[in-house]
Amino acid sequence: MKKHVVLYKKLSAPLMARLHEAAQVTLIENLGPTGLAQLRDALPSAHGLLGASLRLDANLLDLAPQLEAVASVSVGVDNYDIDYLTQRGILLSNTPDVLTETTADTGFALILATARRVVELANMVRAGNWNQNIGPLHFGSDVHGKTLGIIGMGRIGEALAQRGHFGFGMPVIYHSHSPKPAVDQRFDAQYRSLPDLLQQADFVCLTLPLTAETQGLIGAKEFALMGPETIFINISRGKVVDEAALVEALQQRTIRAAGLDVFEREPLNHDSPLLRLSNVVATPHIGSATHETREAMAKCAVDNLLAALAGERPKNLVNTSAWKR
Ligand code: 8YV
Repeated sequence: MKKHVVLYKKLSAPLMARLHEAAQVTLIENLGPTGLAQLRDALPSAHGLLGASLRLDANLLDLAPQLEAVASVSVGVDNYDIDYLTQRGILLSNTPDVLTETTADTGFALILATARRVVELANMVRAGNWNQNIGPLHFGSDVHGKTLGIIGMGRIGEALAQRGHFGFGMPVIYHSHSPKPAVDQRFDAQYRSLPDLLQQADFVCLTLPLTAETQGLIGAKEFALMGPETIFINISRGKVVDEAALVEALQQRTIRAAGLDVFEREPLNHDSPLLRLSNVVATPHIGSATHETREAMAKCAVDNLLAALAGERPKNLVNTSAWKR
């Protein structure tokens, strides 16, 4: 008897074919009211779930008494109640590694676009307002040689450090749970306390996961430690930042500018004050969003899910204490 897999994210034809061969598959086409009702209807018979960008809490998963595994098409796992999953023995997997380089590319795209005002000035050209040689009013800030400050030195933080050190000759400073000698050696990097990093970095980049510890980590006090030339980059999670404090810091020019790929609420409200600020580059959570990487992530998630349903330990098991064999 094939096990029942419920997908709440569309997959490519090859991956769908692979899943149909191995399991009974229900695809939830969207996560609107209709899709969520379909998901609730499918959960009682579900053995496996695969998708992303949906909060899977106890209220929802109590509807799935036969659930054995959840495969997230993401590296971030803040959408999951990990203690609940572990307590029920449900294996949660994610997709690290395959998205590291692409997400770091996004981080550097925001560093360059924000520092050099690419979006603002490209829109000026598009609007037909390039009528004379540009001058100081249009100048941006240099990136090469400036100090790159990374908060959260995991896979993506290291990939960002690699780009800054080897690509742009940037001194790298970082803050994480503890110093990382291998990082220091590889990138000639230096560990800093959070306050010291905020005061010393020209670019402050968030690359850490959203947890109870990191939620609201960057607020008014932290922005006040940065300088009027500091550029703030967030490719982690919006809720790591007090967004109202960020708006105030940008409006008051406490910091120079911000490049943001994530927000407290996504999609970002159309009336968000962030969208009225010329010193903000806002992108719609495109961190890992390339054809190649999203297909690699989906394949990784399918591998993880089918392994778990076959009684094998998934390669990217998040809640390792849930593994009983
Ligand atoms: C996307 C991400 O949100 O991997 C993550 O944690 O934030 C991004 O890659 C995710 O991949 C949605 O599919």
